[in-house]
Amino acid sequence: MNHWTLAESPSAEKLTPYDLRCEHLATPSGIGVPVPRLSWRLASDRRGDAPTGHRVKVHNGDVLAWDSGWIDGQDVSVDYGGAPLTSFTRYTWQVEVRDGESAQSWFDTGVLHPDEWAAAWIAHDPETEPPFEPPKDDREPRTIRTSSLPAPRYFRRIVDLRPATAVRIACTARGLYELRVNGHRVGDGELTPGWTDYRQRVPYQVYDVTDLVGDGPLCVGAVLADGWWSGSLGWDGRQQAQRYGKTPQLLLQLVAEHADGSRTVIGTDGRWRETTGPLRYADLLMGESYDARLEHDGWDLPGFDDSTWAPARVADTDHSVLVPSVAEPVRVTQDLMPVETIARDGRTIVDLGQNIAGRIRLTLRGAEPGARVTLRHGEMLTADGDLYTENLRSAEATDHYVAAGLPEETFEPRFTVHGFRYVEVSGHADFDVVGRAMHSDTPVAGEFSSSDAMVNQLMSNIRWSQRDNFVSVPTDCPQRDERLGWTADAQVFLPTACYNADVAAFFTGWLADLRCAQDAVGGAVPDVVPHVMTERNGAPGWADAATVVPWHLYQVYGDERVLRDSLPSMRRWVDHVERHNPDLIWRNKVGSHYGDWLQAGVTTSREVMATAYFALSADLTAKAAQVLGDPSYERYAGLRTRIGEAFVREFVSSDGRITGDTQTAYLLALAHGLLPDDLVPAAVAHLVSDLERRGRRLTTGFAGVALLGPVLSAHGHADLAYALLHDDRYPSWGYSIKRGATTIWERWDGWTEESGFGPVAMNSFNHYTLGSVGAWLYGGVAGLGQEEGSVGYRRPLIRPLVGGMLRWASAAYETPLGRLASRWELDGGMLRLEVQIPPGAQATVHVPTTDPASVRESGTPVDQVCRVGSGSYSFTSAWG
Ligand code: RAM
Repeated sequence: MNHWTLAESPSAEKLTPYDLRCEHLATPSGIGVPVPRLSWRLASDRRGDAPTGHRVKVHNGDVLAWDSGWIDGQDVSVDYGGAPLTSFTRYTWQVEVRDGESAQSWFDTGVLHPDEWAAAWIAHDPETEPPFEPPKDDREPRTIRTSSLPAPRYFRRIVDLRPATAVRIACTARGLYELRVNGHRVGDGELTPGWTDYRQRVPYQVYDVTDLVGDGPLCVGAVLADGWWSGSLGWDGRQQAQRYGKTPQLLLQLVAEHADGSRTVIGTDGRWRETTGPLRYADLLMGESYDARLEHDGWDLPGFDDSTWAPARVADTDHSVLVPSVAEPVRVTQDLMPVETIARDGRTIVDLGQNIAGRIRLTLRGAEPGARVTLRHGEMLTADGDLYTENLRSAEATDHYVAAGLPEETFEPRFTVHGFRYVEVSGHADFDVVGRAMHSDTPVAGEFSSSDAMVNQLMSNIRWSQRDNFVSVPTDCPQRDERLGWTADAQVFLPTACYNADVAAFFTGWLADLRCAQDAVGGAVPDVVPHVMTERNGAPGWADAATVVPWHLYQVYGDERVLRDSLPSMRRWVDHVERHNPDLIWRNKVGSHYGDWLQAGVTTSREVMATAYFALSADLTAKAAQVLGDPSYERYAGLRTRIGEAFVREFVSSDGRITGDTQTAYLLALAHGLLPDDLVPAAVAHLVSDLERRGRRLTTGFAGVALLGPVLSAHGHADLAYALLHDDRYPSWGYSIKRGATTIWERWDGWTEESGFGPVAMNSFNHYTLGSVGAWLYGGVAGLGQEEGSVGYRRPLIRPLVGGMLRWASAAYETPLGRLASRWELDGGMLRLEVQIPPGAQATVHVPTTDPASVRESGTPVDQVCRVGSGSYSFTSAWG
């Protein structure tokens, strides 16, 4: 099973809508906004096809809720404009394209009016058990007493329902929940409800359970675990436990619709009963422990006797924090079979061949009752072939299973996630394992491949690190006791992420948390979102995610609402930096200033980096204000100009040298237009000579790495960019690949020939930030971009970079309009370039050639730079 691949481009004789979305989500349940945005993509094989109008109809059953009438224009989205939506209702919708086809989809509403909540937060009553005390001293990570972790709770209630035509359940937890109805698991989401800033926003999910409801009484059950709410969190592991609350809580509301149109509403309350069960503990970092001998057979079915269970305690009835879930849930998206099994002193180490975030499904045969099986997870093997776990720090990443003693039994943890390629199984020898990769199920949007195996492995590593780290929030790493939403990592990687997957909904949710966490008075933005390390905020390049993320999402998806929602936050952030740095050199209020984090062997001036980011944030804020017609545009545009002047005055000498003279310093200044035109060539020359002097080796860290490809190629040095891409000496991407990496390493020196493993204090083998080169593979090498000023790919720019050791490169990408693709191939002295432009787009194609007069499209001479409408085109040109 692997559903994380790009779907075939639909082929269509006339304009055909596909990929229908509501609020950027495919068939969402729980839409909570009164005016959802409906959108679609278009396909057509006819050249020059462009939509001229569309009509959307929305139905509630047979009742027409909205008919937009024919709307002229090329839009591929519309905001719902019909009768007010009703909560807990299925709306089907249809879009019809003028002179084209139509397509259908649906969305379900959640709770549209806060006063419709009729459920209480319920929890285990601590009176029935001694309170859980987290261990006080965690300085010695291996001494964590997982045995003292609290047991997850099982909740249930029997409901007598009148016959219903539809039954839905809105469910959430402070903690993690798994919902069960009449013996069945409900939904395919994992780690629900996901992680948000729980103090202000707890997302809920809505499920249609009509098919699970029979005639008799109904059993609704839920298992609750600590998760991010009350489990280990961040690098203090258990110290950070109970960050949000002491014990998990459940909130659930069932709404049944009857044939006469009436509704029955049942919410969690003190009538629910709860107890512990086979799940002895479950913790995101530590792992899970399950004793199958303690199974409550049939506990989620109506006939079960729960008289020994305790009544649940009503914790509170605060509905103000409840928000609809706005992003795709975490799901298991791929199963991986072992590629190798290594026996070691009674233990077995299984290699999945791929570093993933997820868990193992273990099937045991012939285990004795009470047999204890242990699963330990690691990303690497030691030199002598044992499991390497030092880099996990205090994250135990260990699951325990106590067998029931059945001929065959299966265990799969539910409330934990590990970052691993290897799993060590001990305690029973006759077993099978399957690796189950899980992550936020953002739809695949792009793919890239080339003639070079190492470059392809690099893209595979980038994609896997994205998958493994987009687990409800964009995290830095999936394995050690950290897994936090570091803001720089997210903003630096965002352009790459957008090519790989449709992350519009995913980042919309994260940005909401970023805004929640921003200092309401001062405007400082935290270094991690959700904001769990409250002492850390305002770091240059980290906190600037507040401007970079909304602006980039707007560029890619063309949805202005992200700017509308974010402009006040962008402004407050820039104002904060300016207030503390009136001379416009960002020296003060730099928080934990990480600089060009994990740079290789050099130190980029922190003030240079910070001030470049200050200029960028002011610039993006000005641009956002301009798009929205906000009068603050003038102020931020002026500020940006003045910061640029201050930058040059302070850091740039008359020969174009920038303080510190590092690659990242030049890259930042060139990428963000901080140099006067006459100094650009000199600055480029300094950058190039630094690279050449080092034998064409990079020194960049998090802040500079993404800029290497774009800046070098924009200034006529694609050869150098390619040299770095193909390099496999230290430090380079290829160095890790040569060592067998299947994900992007956190640091260039994660492992080196000289020293072996890098510093155990911080050495993840699955960190996407240095993989931010991915955007250049799509946008540079394959040439899929858009013109300056174009948003949502209305004006694509196809400008491939033929070079390096590549014979061909190919990329496809689902823009908001439809499929954009390019494939180039060298064939003797010829270059062939195939491109595909979505309907409604006006593209500019730069055909690479060494002889502009040789360029042909389907045999007809054309300009080397030509404008084309939608459709497929086949260019040839002379090369070499
Ligand atoms: C590390 C994180 C992250 C980085 C911060 C500064 O702990 O892994 O990648 O942004 O430090």
